[in-house]
Amino acid sequence: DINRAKIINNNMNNSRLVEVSKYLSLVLRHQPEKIGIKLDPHGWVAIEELLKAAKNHKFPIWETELYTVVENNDKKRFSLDPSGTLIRANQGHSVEVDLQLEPEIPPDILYHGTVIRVIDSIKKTGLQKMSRHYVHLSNDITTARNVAKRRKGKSIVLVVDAMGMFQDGYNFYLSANNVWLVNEVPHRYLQILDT
Ligand code: HQG
Repeated sequence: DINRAKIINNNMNNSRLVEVSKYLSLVLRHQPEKIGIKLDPHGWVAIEELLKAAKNHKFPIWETELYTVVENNDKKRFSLDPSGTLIRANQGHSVEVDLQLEPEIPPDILYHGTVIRVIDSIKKTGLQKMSRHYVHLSNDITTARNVAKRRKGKSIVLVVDAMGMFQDGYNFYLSANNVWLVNEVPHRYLQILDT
């Protein structure tokens, strides 16, 4: 089916891809109850159930469109289970899920893109996970800049002393789509990137 998705991909334009991806993010990360589906404890839902529910709630998605989004979504936001019958979001949930990620050794340095107006608050409390389950960190500056651009205001990139944190006992997790996750980043591990 993934192969079929690759073929049909030519027929799915980018705006439709984004639209379906946003819809899947909403129901697989934040509001499954909105369309009456239930995620299992690890965040999975049967594709068949999801497509039926979406259709019943006036957002029909072709099965091939779903495979195309899983394959081609810019950030690989979704995964299928090995059987290919279940789907889940790789990260970014606000609903309670256990993604069963194992702690991993982080690179020396990670990055976090944000906006200048929240810097005073970050100085006081460090980086907090806010409405997500973790603070999200990037491997590279470009990704951090793009994350920052989603928000209103002047962007700023913070450099995180990930290895220092790791050595001090903080757990780091790596999502299936290469986002580094951590519970918090105290201010002492942060520096503003010189640009
Ligand atoms: C900020 C997207 C004040 C933090 C992206 C961020 C990413 C504080 C915002 C992923 C704070 C939370 C995550 C503090 C943190 N005081 N503000 N103490 N601590 N903040 O969206 O990292 O498209 O929850 O800097 O690409 O921006 O969803 O986190 O600006 O990978 O797949 O609070 O979301 O991916 O915002 O983005 P978010 P984020 P998806």
